[in-house]
Amino acid sequence: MQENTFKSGFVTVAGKPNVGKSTLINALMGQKVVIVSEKPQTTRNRINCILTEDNYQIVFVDTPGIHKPLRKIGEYMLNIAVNALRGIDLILFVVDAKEGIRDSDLRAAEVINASKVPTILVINKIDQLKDRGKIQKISEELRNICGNIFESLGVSALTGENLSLLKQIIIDHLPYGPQYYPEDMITDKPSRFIISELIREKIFLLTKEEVPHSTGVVVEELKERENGVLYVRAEIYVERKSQKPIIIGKNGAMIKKIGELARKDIEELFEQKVYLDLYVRVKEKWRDNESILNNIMEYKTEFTKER
Ligand SMILES: Nc1nc2c(ncn2[C@@H]2O[C@H](COP(=O)(O)OP(=O)(O)O)[C@@H](O)[C@H]2O)c(=O)[nH]1
Ligand SMILES: [Mg+2]
Repeated sequence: MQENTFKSGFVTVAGKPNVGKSTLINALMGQKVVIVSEKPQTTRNRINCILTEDNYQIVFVDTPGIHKPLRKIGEYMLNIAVNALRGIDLILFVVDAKEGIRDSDLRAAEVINASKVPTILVINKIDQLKDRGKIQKISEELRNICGNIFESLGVSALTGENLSLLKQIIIDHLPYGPQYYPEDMITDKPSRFIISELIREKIFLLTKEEVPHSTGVVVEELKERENGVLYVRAEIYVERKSQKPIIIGKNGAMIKKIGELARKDIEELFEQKVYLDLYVRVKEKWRDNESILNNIMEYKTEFTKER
């Protein structure tokens, strides 16, 4: 590594829920690292995703959306989102091109403006736009509120349109600096966190309304067996007794489906055969319970940039 030509930095991806922040990170990373769903508030933690090339290292910081909190878990998530705007090098402010600007985007804009961090406005989902003139309008309106936006562009995290341009703009604006993480590291979270997220993603995919949001997943056991199979035992928390049969499904069909889909993703990520054992447990009001929240949400970030 040559110190004088190597660029590095922390790039927080911010915006309201469901605009495509996690999808964008996976697309820029070139692989699936963080989970995605069509439902808002899927991402609950700060997750650093690390992209290392010969002459740069970008640490993308995925965050929960900036939103109005209704519960303790919501406050927790908002805190994470707002704190992730500190001590970083760049912000990608993501908005949804099709939806246009809503009040919730304006709230996000205020928080981002207050951070004073140089910001690139990323107008996502342009694959859904009929009138591309809308990109310019969104850009002008948000630049009026957010003085720290120095660049804006329309992209599609889904089709990949304009993503190499976005990556180039990011690299151009990164400072020269050290390689913060080893080059083979793609996230700062432990394996059991990533596994619990992949399980949670399937619950978001397969269940509806309050059920996915009421669910928490904890990996209780993770070990490699002698035959090379990775054994995973995980507990799925639900808030109400009535939610347990929904997760289990008729004759266990739902939990089987969750397990099958999650196992495939885990096997792909770890390049290893996986045996996944899932249990469902009722933990009343866990989303308002501070000690459970601390347990389930606190996967400590190992590295932060010191300032
Ligand atoms: N059409 C379209 N959909 C997208 C795009 N990016 C993300 N999505 C979808 O938007 C939804 C929310 O994505 P997600 O990444 O979880 O949003 P987040 O809450 O901001 O992290 C998912 O259904 C994605 O498939 C895009 O560029 N185009
Ligand atoms: Mg997300």
